[in-house]
Amino acid sequence: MTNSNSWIKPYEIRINSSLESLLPKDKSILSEAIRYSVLNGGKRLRPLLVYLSSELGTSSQVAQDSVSCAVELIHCYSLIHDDLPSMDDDSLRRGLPTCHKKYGEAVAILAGDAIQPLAYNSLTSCRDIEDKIKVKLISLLANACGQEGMVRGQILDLTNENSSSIEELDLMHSKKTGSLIQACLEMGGLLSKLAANEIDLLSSYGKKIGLAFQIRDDIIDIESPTEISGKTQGSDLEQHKMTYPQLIGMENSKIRAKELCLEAKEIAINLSGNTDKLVKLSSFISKRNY
Ligand code: GRG
Repeated sequence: MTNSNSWIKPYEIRINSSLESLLPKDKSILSEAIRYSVLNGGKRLRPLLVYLSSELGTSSQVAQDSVSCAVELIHCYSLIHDDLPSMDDDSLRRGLPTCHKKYGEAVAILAGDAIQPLAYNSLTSCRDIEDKIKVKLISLLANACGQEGMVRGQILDLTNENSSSIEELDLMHSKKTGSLIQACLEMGGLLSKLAANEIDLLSSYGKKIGLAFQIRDDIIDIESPTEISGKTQGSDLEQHKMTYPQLIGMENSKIRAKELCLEAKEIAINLSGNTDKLVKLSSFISKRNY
């Protein structure tokens, strides 16, 4: 599933070619599985957030590409593991068989395990980022995906603990989906040396769109046919997952996603520099159906 928005396309081309240059090219099954899982489409939302936030300040394109690759690689790794039989047990991802369906479970686990260090290498090996900034970027990324970030959200999701109220569902998704999205915006701001208050605003923008993105994800699971979403339609329901439409109803879910995106737009307007694309992105998220 790729983007149809024309202004996003150049960023998509840029991230895809940067990712390609980082991936192993040998013919082993592991390398094949890594390439399959990273280069199989995807909206590339997280790198886009790095590009848009870093463009508000000053940094080289090479540095922006390195940070963008790092966040997308972590995301791809999380998707492989999320789809495993011991987790969500999904058979379709980005319109194609999931990594474990194509290569078997052991190879899929190892492909994920190998993609994570590639993400950190993308940061450490970049000569265009000062060491001091690199350490902060690594720390932000590690915190976003560790036991207080994505992994925490995943365990809450798997055990279905604490998600019978809207606050609890919000907490789970703010960790599972939101923490990486927020980190992308903060990392872009940090890379381009934005002032602390600007990075805080980016982070708040990220919190809003992260939650809206997830609410739309729950809506998509119900309303979007597999050919459009690239994922098995109705899989949340099948897995008895608590979702926003289930908790607050479909119409209220749509309204909430829209409201969150409007709030994000207001935040973007208050940032310095040209924030037109961050504004456009919030409106894309409020309506997305893939
Ligand atoms: C690997 C750090 C790490 C943690 C392991 C598996 C796991 C713990 C966490 C799962 C995190 C996860 C899969 C969150 C789902 C977030 C989400 C809405 C994914 C779909 O994102 P899209 O729609 O996907 O941006 P594309 O395919 O477009 O990239």
